[in-house]
Amino acid sequence: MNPPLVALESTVIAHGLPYPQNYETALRLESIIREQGADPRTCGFIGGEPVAGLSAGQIEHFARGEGVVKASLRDLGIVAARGWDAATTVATTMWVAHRAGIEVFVTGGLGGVHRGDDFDESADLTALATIPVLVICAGAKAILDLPRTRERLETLGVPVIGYGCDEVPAFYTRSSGLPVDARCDSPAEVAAIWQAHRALGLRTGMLVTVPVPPAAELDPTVADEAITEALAAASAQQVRGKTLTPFLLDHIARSTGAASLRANLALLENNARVGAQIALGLAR
Ligand code: PSU
Ligand code: MN
Repeated sequence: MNPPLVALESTVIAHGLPYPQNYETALRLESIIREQGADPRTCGFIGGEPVAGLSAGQIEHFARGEGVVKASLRDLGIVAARGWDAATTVATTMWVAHRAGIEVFVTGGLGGVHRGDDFDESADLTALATIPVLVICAGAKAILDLPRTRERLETLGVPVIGYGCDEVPAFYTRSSGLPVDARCDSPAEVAAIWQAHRALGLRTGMLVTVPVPPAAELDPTVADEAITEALAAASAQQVRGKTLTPFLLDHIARSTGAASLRANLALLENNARVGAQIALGLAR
């Protein structure tokens, strides 16, 4: 039997983490997935072509970030026609993965409804509503409006599973006060729900949310302050649109220093391990 495939995104590499930690992390996530017995495929666009399985050299090019755009769903035709290199978000990694026949995708944080601007809603939600891929993440970051994001997922028909938790995790911190739809404590339980979801003919994706490991969790007060400052800076500098998420992430990384980076890396590694185990559970 071939090892089951696990997709990884590239926007977190190109626009979500600093160099060189982004490059080292991307390779480490791939090796964690291999150690579990699955086969990692980091996704992106090279010269306008979708690629499920970037080489180490291509990953390094994305990590350096020069000449690499961020592509969400609306950008794909433009990227293809113009022959660009593009990093894929959660939305477009789901698209590339599904096209390549990959069912399981591991990432860090999900996009959603931005705070203070109900019209800025990530296409990650659109993708979850229309592409049947299982997405393993640490929740949506508290830079977003978490209650609204949670409601949108419900409206769009996207099941939210808590992996070893009863509340949706909030990325840097382990809980948000918002309930999950079902708690699972093993890969087999997740696999059973996903297989039932698909057998019923449902075309939506599914979220498996995994809390950041306790030792790496950010102090909730520190996280809150950093988020408030980042949002104020974005508003003062009138940052909007596709640069907003990278701006906020960068601002938080600077203001909390090593702590948020440590949490980010720890949750990515943990998600890679859990995602690989779920892919193996599905293959059984
Ligand atoms: N959350 C993170 N790190 C990231 C992202 C989200 O903690 O790098 C990236 C993901 O690729 C996600 C994208 O799909 O940001 C959402 O961007 P937007 O809000 O512009 O849709
Ligand atoms: Mn947006």
